[in-house]
Amino acid sequence: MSNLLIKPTTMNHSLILNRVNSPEDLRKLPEAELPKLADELRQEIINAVAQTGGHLAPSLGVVELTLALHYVFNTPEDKLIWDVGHQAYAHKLITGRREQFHTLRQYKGISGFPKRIESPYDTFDTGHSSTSISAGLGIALAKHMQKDPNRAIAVIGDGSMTGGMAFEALNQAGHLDKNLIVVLNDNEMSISHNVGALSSFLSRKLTGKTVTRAKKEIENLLKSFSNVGENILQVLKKSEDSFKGFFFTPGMLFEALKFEYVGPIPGHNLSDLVKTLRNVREFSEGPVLVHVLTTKGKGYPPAERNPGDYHGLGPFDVRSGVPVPPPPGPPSYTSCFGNTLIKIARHNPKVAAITAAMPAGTGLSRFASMFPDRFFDVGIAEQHAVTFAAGLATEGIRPVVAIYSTFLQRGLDQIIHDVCLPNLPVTFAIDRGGVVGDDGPTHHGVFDISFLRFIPNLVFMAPKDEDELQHMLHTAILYQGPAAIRYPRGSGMGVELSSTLEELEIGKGELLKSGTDILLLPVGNRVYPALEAAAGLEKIGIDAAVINPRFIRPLDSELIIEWAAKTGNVLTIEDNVRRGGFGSSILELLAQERCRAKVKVLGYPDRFIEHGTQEILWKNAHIDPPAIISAAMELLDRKNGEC
Ligand SMILES: Cc1ncc(C[n+]2csc(CCOP(=O)(O)OP(=O)(O)O)c2C)c(N)n1
Repeated sequence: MSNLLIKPTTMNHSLILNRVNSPEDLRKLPEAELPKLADELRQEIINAVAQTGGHLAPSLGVVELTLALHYVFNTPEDKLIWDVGHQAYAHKLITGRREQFHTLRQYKGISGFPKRIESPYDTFDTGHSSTSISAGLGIALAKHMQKDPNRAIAVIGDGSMTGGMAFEALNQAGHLDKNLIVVLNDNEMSISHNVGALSSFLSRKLTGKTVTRAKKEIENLLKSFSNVGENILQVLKKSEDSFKGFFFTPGMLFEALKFEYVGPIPGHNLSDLVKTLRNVREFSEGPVLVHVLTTKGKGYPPAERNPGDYHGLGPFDVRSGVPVPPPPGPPSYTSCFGNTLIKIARHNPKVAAITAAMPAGTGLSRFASMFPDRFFDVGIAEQHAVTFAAGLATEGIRPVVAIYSTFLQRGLDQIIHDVCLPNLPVTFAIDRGGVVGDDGPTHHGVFDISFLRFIPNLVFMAPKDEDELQHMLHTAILYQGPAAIRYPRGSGMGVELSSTLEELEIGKGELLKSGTDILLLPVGNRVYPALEAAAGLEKIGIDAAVINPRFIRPLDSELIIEWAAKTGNVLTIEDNVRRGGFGSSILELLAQERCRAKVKVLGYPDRFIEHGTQEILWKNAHIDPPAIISAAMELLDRKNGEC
């Protein structure tokens, strides 16, 4: 266990938080104590995340909102659904997980996201965005069908509201007209600044002073139109709602979808929040949207100043806010991808880059500032990103869609139907292929080999190191059809980057080491561990051949069959699930070619993989060098130490 798991022992007995072990305790507090409790929660979150790393700014932004929701609603009977769930730290702290909070995102510790198995207050498992309204509507309908009067409340950020699913759900909710509360947590930020027409629409806010000023101006204007104006004014004055409706307000959008719109409400004012939510709880019927304005990173100056950088971060120094420098290491695959794309785009004006709300995470920030006309942040809209790229490709543009493996799951049909079926030259840069570490099962990219390798027309590559990534990107962009490259989270191998980009022959692997006893067939980031294992095996008298397949599809069948036949034993290794993965494709190939080699497939088993560092998870899955050695010995029926 890491020493991060050692819990701080000093307890301040004057803390209100010490008296709040559940929302029930919270509801016993006088309302006047809530602001102090909010301060204490902020401190607790900052101190813990400084040790563990995590989603700091989103969680700091919703401390008051979290308290108000649990204070007003009867959780867990009333169901609270957090979109993405990265903002739920205050929720975790007041729902009985304060004792474990220091284990946040640590191996065997509590998850960074809501989890039904962790707490009855975690109504719905989340991690991917824009699901909360759909889930909330399902819950609301189930309650309606079973005559349960309790409420469903979905809390969704303005960034997550850019996801198509959110609108699909709003559309159905408006039509069904059943009780559902949607709280829009509007901080004008996604991870980076929020983008799109919705975002600018939402920021036309008629808050406090603006409303009053606008009201005065309109009153004066209408008064100048004698009787007619006076009459209109009387009608408008009858209700604040109609007055606001007279303007162009964010509410119009939701009202058009048949939601009652309440807001905008200042999201750090507990008495406003409590009052409004109480009214909503008591008087609203049908779908209602409560628009709450918050500040991302609220209460921690470094995070407020720079909410993008403090969205999610590793450990940091609380006083200065400065992140603890990561151990020195080679540049990441992500940055190599970003730099190479810039290199290519300089010479090829047709190249465009697309991200779904992750410009920094996918390494595209510099590209965005260098080529603003060829960079598109589509919002959290992976499906749209893929088909948008397909459209660009039909007109001769060479789009490169950079999406994390886990989020590309959203775009599978679009890849099949809109890109691969018409054989369009779209490149997919699939970052975070393999386990990602602390974010856990919602974010591990361990399925992409399985869900992409069967798609006709798709060329699918995985580099062994960052230099090969460069050549693969170059190859993909030159290729006259769809191509995908999956690469892992984290540092490259520290190899030298060749200055010229090489076009690789499609479907050609490379023999890295010849050998007579066994063929090691690792894919992507498992190539170097396999080479290390081969060196270890050599020490105990086992002569292993190693092939870097480079292409998951099409496979270099000839090379693989040749060495499988020569050695008679094949060990495949992948940072992906075993089912339907790279090893499966080798089994299919060997069966098809009637090659009688003995085969063992290493990769993740048929279950979801927990959170923990990549190293721990690789070790657990037996895909690190010592485990590869053991597996090879087992395949060859050699016992440990036996030559
Ligand atoms: C489908 C999907 N794509 C991308 C992400 C990565 N992601 C996590 S949070 C986030 C921004 C969410 O913005 P918002 O909902 O406004 O919440 P905030 O962080 O601003 O509080 C993104 C893009 C994700 N979780 N799910």
